[in-house]
Amino acid sequence: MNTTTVRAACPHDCPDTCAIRVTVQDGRAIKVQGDPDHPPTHGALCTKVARYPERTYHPERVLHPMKRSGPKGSGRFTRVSWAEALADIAGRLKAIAARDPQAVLPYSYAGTMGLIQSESMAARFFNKLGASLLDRTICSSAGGEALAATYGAKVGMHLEFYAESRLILIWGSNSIASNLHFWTFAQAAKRAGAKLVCIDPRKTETADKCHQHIALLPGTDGALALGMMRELTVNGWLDDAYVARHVDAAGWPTLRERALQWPPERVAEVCGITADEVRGLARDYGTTRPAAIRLNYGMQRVRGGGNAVRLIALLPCLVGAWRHRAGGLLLSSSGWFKRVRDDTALQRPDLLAGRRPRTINMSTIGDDLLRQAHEVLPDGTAFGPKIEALVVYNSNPVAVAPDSTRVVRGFLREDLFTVVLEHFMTDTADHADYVLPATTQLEHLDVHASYGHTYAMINEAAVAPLGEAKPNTQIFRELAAQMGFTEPCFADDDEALARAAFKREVVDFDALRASGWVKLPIADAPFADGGFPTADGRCSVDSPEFGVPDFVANYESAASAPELARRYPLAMISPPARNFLNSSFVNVKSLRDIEGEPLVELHAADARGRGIASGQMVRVFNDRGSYLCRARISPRARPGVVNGLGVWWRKLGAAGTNVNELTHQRLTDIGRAPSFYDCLVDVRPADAAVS
Ligand SMILES: Nc1nc2c(c(=O)[nH]1)N[C@H]1C(S)=C(S)[C@@H](COP(=O)(O)OP(=O)(O)OC[C@H]3O[C@@H](n4cnc5c(=O)[nH]c(N)nc54)[C@H](O)[C@@H]3O)O[C@H]1N2
Ligand SMILES: Nc1nc2c(c(=O)[nH]1)N[C@H]1C(S)=C(S)[C@@H](COP(=O)(O)OP(=O)(O)OC[C@H]3O[C@@H](n4cnc5c(=O)[nH]c(N)nc54)[C@H](O)[C@@H]3O)O[C@H]1N2
Ligand code: SF4
Ligand SMILES: [Mo]
Repeated sequence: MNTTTVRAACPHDCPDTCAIRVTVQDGRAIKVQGDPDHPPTHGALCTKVARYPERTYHPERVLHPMKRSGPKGSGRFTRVSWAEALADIAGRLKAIAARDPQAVLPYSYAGTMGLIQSESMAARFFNKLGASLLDRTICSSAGGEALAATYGAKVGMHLEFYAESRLILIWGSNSIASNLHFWTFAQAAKRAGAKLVCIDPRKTETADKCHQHIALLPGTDGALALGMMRELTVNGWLDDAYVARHVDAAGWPTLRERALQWPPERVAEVCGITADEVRGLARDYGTTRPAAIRLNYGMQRVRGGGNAVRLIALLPCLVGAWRHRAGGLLLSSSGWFKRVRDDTALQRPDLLAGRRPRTINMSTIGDDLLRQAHEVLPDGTAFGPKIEALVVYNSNPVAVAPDSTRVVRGFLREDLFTVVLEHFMTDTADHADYVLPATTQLEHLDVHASYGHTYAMINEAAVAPLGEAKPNTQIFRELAAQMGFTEPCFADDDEALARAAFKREVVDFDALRASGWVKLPIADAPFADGGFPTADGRCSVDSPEFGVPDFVANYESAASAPELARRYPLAMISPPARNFLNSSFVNVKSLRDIEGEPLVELHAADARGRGIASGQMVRVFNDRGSYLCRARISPRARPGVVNGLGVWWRKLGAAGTNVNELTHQRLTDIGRAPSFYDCLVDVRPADAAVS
């Protein structure tokens, strides 16, 4: 028996980017374990990824190219050879591109976060073709652009130093479920006497373990931050010296005046909490050192998500929290990597050869697939050519994109040519003309950045590709050859790509290979003396693009849309289920068994008035659609807010629906992102008629 251990990295869209050791026995991966030597991972993987071999060797893996043999969306396919599939796909793409290459749209997100298997060869391919560009907004662009508008880049604290904080605000994050390795450091701080406060409409498993839980209404975080600023100001808790030296001197006075309009009673009214909660939170934050905030993307999926992130991101500057390495804020660390990544080398924008293709926002794919050529858009511009071909990889838009009734209608178009690179027959793959089998993380080489820590990582291929699966890179390489693309860059192999991914002076590939990871050189307390990566080194308040931040109410709330709220009085958020990762793992039975079935959590008071008993099937509905699931009357739901845990595969849910049946395509204030958690609904027993 031949047993080896291979160094890998978790590919998933998770801030933790764990280092993994894969045990391989006679060519088969039999076990994955967290690497005990990698500081953020320290030996532990989450429940989901501990099942990675089960997912990889799943009997339903797509292992051969498949061609549609039934009506669109029927999920009926027959096996074809790679040669036939690639020749036919290239022929179709060539014919469309000959009319206008912008009619071809790549659609991809973070099924793998690997720099090589996401946007390297694929980006080269679509750049050379001149296809439409994709605005990748579905997750984090509201908060990400807001953070960059404040600090100049997506930068923040080191994960490890949360262990030394005395106060941690866990804001819009269910860390135990979605950022487990941060939670380990937060627990260390708690054991050393730190206070932990969770700010989240849902009483999550993380809220259960914090000292305090502030259950505000969805989309009201900006008001809470303004209220905190007001208390910090009137009580003399500002670090005046830090503010004077490191905060935008023109913008702050305007914002201070604005904050003074937010006394605790007004904040309490808007946020649906008590004035004492506002006062207490501000006092803790203004008087405890070092104080740290772990902000996560859960709170920016609403209309005002960008403004809210800007307001919260200013708080550590106002109290000088950055002076200490255990103080400050982390939303994303990806900006630290931006300086060392060489995306130009990987993606080769020069292949566009001066063309400037139009950009399609991935969050409005539902509307955009249904648009006619040159249709006039709401902003007065013209749409350009109709989308005639869609190439999907690393994403499952039919399940995860908002307003899925329209997304499905678009994918069902008979005149749309759809190719999906996948591991499984997802809801999206069901709607393809061709499904091409892709390798998993155990079967290909990759390198990784992280958005939750500051280590560059390697993922070695542990086993040979299963069946006829190929890495995304190889599929695009072969497609490029079929298309007649002759540039030498289409011959680069994965190792050549991996060697080019990072700037050699900072992250040397051979060093990465030898040790598994390389920590980026970043000071322990990077902004102790200011020096933010903005033009003038100061934290920005009055941004040239977005002005001075303010509270922006939800599209859909009792205050902002009273007529709508009379018909649909409950706010629905749809945060991730702990044992799934977005829609990944829903088909892994051992994990689906833990989650049970699609459910909506309601507060007892909201259930009572509607005649809903716990465990009963209910319809959650609004004008956009109706979602059938099981009701759970639960203290995890606050009055007026229901929690529809995501993101189930539609076909594995009840009646072929999931939560995105209810969400809409309106975009956030900053970052052009979806507002998934800005959504009014009502709930009824499933058998009752809906009036
Ligand atoms: N297990 C698991 N882990 C994951 C994921 C997953 O699907 N499952 N998803 C991954 C992805 S894609 C991402 S982007 C990251 C980060 O992913 P996030 O989506 O940030 O994940 P959560 O930590 O669950 O944060 C959502 C939390 O925000 C809360 N929330 C909702 N609306 C509001 C609001 O208006 N205000 C406030 N304060 N809170 C609100 C929700 O109740 C929930 O507890 O996590 C990743 N990790
Ligand atoms: N209602 C609601 N909707 C949401 C969210 C929510 O909180 N509520 N969260 C949103 C967020 S934060 C995000 S990030 C998006 C996530 O949306 P997606 O990025 O689409 O994430 P997944 O649903 O995990 O789908 C990823 C797919 O990529 C495939 N894949 C993985 N690795 C590879 C590979 O190497 N090659 C190929 N070809 N395929 C691969 C997987 O099998 C999987 O089917 O969903 C969003 N949708
Ligand atoms: S999903 Fe997150 S916590 Fe789980 S193994 Fe991957 S990086 Fe680690
Ligand atoms: Mo995400």
